[in-house]
Amino acid sequence: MKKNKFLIALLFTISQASFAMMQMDEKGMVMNANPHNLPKDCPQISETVDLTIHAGHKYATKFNGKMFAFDQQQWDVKPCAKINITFINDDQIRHQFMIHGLPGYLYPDGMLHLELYGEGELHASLIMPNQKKTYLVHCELAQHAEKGMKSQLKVGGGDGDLPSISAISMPIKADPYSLDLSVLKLGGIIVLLAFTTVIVVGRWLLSLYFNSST
Ligand SMILES: [Cu+2]
Repeated sequence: MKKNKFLIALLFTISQASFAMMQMDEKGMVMNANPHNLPKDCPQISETVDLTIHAGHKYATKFNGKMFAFDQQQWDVKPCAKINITFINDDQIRHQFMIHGLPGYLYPDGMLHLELYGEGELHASLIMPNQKKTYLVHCELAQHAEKGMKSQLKVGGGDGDLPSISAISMPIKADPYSLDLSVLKLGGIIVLLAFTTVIVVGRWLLSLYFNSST
């Protein structure tokens, strides 16, 4: 009996702990916000940065072929900075703000995740580790990152640019929109050969016909 009570108490504590990492209502969700716990390598918070980040279709119109974007493609903060994020979705559809690559002992799956199911606003804080690194920020809904909703958060200047950040870096593999002229050349040669064959065979058949009739 005592064992059962202990198990129930343990499960209750675990569920409360996981619930504390996630806030959810009818408008959106915040998962793994961390306003208080310092990363192991940070003696203290170096600076507090208030970032307002917009997501929406209108921020992508300046990029050819893109459909969605954040209003900025890059942010830069100091190592051990505390970032207070205000995430605003200007569209009527779902968008996410996800940061990957954070230390797993503070952020389960190394991730901070904000999501709005439509137009609205969310708030969350996090504290960055004490190392120069470039973090991927994107919306993970199907095709949203590919269509432009992908940015980078640099800590201490970062450790390089990530690929396919609009107006910052080239994709690893570009979309194959270019015309393959080699196909056209091969096609042209085939058409020319066929045309020549028809003329030569036609003339031969005509000469046979006229020779036989005289
Ligand atoms: Cu999105």
